[in-house]
Amino acid sequence: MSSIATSQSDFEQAQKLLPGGVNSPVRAFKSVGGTPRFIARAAGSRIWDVDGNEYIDYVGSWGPMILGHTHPDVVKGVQETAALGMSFGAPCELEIDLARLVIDMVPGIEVVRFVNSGSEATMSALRLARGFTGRDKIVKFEGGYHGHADGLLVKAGSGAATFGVPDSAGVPADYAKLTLTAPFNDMEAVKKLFAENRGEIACIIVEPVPGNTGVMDLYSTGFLQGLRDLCTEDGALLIFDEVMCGFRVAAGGAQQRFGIAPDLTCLGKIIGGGLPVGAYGGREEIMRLISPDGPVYQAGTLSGNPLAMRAGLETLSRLRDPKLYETLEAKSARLVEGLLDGCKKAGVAATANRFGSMFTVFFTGADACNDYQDVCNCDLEFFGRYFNAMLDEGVYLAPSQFEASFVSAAHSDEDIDNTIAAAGRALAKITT
Ligand code: KE4
Repeated sequence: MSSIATSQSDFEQAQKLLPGGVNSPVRAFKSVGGTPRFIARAAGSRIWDVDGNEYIDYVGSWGPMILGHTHPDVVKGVQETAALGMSFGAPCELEIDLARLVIDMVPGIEVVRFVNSGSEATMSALRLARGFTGRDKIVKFEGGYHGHADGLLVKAGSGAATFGVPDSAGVPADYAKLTLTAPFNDMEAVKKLFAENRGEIACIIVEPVPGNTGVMDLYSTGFLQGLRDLCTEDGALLIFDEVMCGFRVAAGGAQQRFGIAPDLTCLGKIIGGGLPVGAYGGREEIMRLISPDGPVYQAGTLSGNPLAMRAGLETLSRLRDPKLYETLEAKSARLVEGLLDGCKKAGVAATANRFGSMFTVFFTGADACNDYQDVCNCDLEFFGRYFNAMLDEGVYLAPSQFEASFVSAAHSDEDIDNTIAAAGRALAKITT
């Protein structure tokens, strides 16, 4: 194994200064063990750590880097814009340009508001849903992750309790009670929640292609359409959290791929091309309630700043080419097939879920993983060993069985071949 001495000393330093040595928990490798790599630079499909080790990168900053790292047009656009000013705290034309592009690309968005992260987008969309419906309760799904707003760090109450309980210290129990939860793909459980809380539910928030339980399929099961019908009938709003799958599974996101229109959409990651941008948008009659048009308050110092807007524009405008998604589909399908084939050859029980260029390989004897509990039953210890063995082979996957990995437009056929070969070596190492 090549040296990671500098990452190790960096991590020691960082832990003295930052909680867990990181600015976002999953980066600390807690669920897979080992030392997080401190990254020095990236280009295309590659990242290099501070010890000079090179990796084929399938995290891509957790989704944003769909074009690959340091795309020349994105870098040039950011450099040009930075020279004219990073942020004005006043309107700029780039906000109009990106808003027009997002509205044009995402079927369910007629009016949009930019914020600075996915968490800000979902937090704001929930407040808007409550303001629009006059109702307080919300429904989310076990394992669904929508950022760290208080009302979303909630898990199912125990036993018969239908109300939620905090899933993090610091979340008030009384606030968590307003969040109801159900398992993915369990329409009866959702209908029961609506029957028991008739007229009190403001919205359902769901990742139309979940990526935070590993990738899940809610479409072919009819579950997504079921949620749409239930919300329409009850008067609750359907919020698609497309922070991860937006612009990823299709140029217009899951709602375009599946032809199911939410009332509100949350966006992040790809929309900023690697810079901090989130957004929420939807039907005009709902969005007009947002301040200063209406009574639902939401604000942000750096929202719509020119630098982030330009990075988003240079990224999204390159996603208008249908060939890009065809190529991503072909490469991603070949990769996942090759990884599963390697598991079979090594006698390792595995299955996978994939939509476009987001995928998860699950180490389980089950035929499929359809909800959060299925993933909890996977061999999480084996996943940790596989992750670290792949790292030693120069392949950087998402450091958790409960995450998605991503293929970018910069991943070459050779990268795919090399990754499949690396997985064969990694499995040989950890199964003998
Ligand atoms: P941010 O606040 O991290 O920009 O977005 C929160 C969020 C909202 N909705 C969905 C569907 C998301 O996947 C996310 C963030 N995703 C995680 C990856 N599971 C980001 C990685 C991290 O937390 O460091």
